[in-house]
Amino acid sequence: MKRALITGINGQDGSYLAELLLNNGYEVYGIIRRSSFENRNKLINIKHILDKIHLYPCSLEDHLAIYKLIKKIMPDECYHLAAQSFVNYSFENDSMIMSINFNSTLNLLTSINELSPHCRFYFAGSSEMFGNPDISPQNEETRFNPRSLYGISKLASYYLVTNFREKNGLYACTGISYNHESPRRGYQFVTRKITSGLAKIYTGKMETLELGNIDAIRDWGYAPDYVQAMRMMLDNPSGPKDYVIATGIPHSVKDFLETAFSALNLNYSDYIVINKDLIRNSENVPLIGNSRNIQHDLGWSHTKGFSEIVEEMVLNDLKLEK
Ligand code: G4F
Repeated sequence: MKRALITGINGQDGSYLAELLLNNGYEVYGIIRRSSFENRNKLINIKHILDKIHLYPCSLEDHLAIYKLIKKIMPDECYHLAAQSFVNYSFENDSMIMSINFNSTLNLLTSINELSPHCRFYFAGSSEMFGNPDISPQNEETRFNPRSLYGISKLASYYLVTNFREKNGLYACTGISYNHESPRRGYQFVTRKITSGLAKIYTGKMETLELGNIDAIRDWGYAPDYVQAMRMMLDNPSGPKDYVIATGIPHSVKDFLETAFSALNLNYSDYIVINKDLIRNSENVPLIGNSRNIQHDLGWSHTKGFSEIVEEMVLNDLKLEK
């Protein structure tokens, strides 16, 4: 039985990936923050599979702890999804982000390299590595130009992964994922903020919703499709390779609002208040991905369209609110 280790297993992607791997006969191990282990609310996405997975509370910044864990588990595959993942364009408020996001990747790769070099390694990269790109859509050849500490930290990890692949011969690769959503999305991201806010408005618990730039464009896909791509990338017949994972279809936050509110026969403009403090500066060229390479090489494609994703999220939040 193959052993897979997932960091951030209790997050949106980690939980879908754990389900996928369990269904494929894997023994699944997860690393989570100690605080999440102690707070059962943080395990909500994996509560239905808790008896099927092995959870280890551990700080990814603690090299010795990671080393010991890799020695104990000896994974065949490692999916490094955990990160401080909320994108803040202010460089003042994120002093910990580089340390958490970079050292976690370094600790995992050095331990795997020494103890379990056959282990295949997936790193969750991000479209934020392109930041303010020269062109849109972006592909694997596009120049990186991160504009947030989050993007810079992801890019630093990307180069680590590339180095361990090229210099040490590890099967290690980065998926450059664009935004991907689902009913398990964190509440701080705009899609969930809208659908959970809408559910509160619809049930009379809230009157208005404050947002930033609603003309911002994103490439929104469906999270379960993106974890399929991760799995496929660790099974690439031509060896470890980095890929852009995206739908290639642009939508604005306004499109999201329109689709969500009209699903409940409401007009979003009656409920939205623009808060200038929530507007980000560096969003000139849209982050839209060209995923032709992963489609061609691995046969991956997205399965769920924009409206279906929005409606699934709206109905889920309405159910939770009622
Ligand atoms: O939902 P968001 O906060 O996601 P963002 O910044 O694009 O990042 C997400 O996707 C990246 C790519 O996969 C990941 F790397 C990252 O970890 C995360 O998962 O913002 C989406 C858009 C932005 O253009 C933002 O300016 O929505 C706009 N927006 C407008 N009003 C808002 C708001 N975003 C948030 N979070 N809150 C608002 O009130």
